[in-house]
Amino acid sequence: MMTPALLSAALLLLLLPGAPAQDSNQTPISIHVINSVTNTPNMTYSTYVVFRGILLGAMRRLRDSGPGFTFKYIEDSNYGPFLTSVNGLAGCPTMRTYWELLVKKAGGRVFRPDVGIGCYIPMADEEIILNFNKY
Ligand code: B12
Ligand SMILES: *[C@@H]1O[C@H](CO)[C@@H](O)[C@H](O)[C@H]1NC(C)=O
Repeated sequence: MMTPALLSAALLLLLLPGAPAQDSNQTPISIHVINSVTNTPNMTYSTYVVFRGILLGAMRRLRDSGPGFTFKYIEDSNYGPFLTSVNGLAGCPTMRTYWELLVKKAGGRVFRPDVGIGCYIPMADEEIILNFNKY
């Protein structure tokens, strides 16, 4: 025979998968700002995306949560948001500099996504690297 406490615990377990669990909807990621052109200190920030949320959403959340991370982007008519500036430093076509998007997987492998900040969907524990670079 189940006690009322056990019974309600069992009921809760049954209900959990459908319940809107706040924590399971948050995928933690970190955002690293690095500079391959000039000697500038690396910056690291922690934030999260919601389930299947885009990187741009996490960047907005990080900006609005106040650790000093800022960015700007322009809307490209074909490909969507193009990241133009991070923490006050802007890419410059005449100097051939831009903000490159790199991702380091939990295993350590670094890759260069074939989409921008408006399309990339980060996975749990990925390191997003915004790398000021030359082309
Ligand atoms: C040259 C180029 C660049 C140059 C553009 C600057 C320059 N002045 O040359 C640089 C090196 C900056 C660049 C960067 C990136 N690029 Co690029 N790029 C190209 C390329 C080879 C040619 C674009 C071009 O000149 N078109 C001709 C001109 C006349 O047309 P346009 O509309 O004016 O072109 C502009 C846009 O294409 C824009 N642009 C270029 N890349 C990207 C990427 C994104 C996400 C956006 C929104 C806009 C954009 O810059 C061009 C010049 O102003 C295309 C592939 C191709 N063959 O089309 C990829 C391409 C557009 N890039 C791509 C990607 C993924 C990126 C990056 C996200 C790569 C990364 N991981 O860092 C970054 C952008 C990061 C950011 N800051 O937001 C993808 C976009 C696919 C998608 N659906 O998102 C493409 C299609 C290549 C691919 N992998 O398949 N890119
Ligand atoms: C900054 O990050 C890059 C890439 O992750 C790394 O190679 C470099 O050693 C870092 N620099 C410092 C000062 O930590």
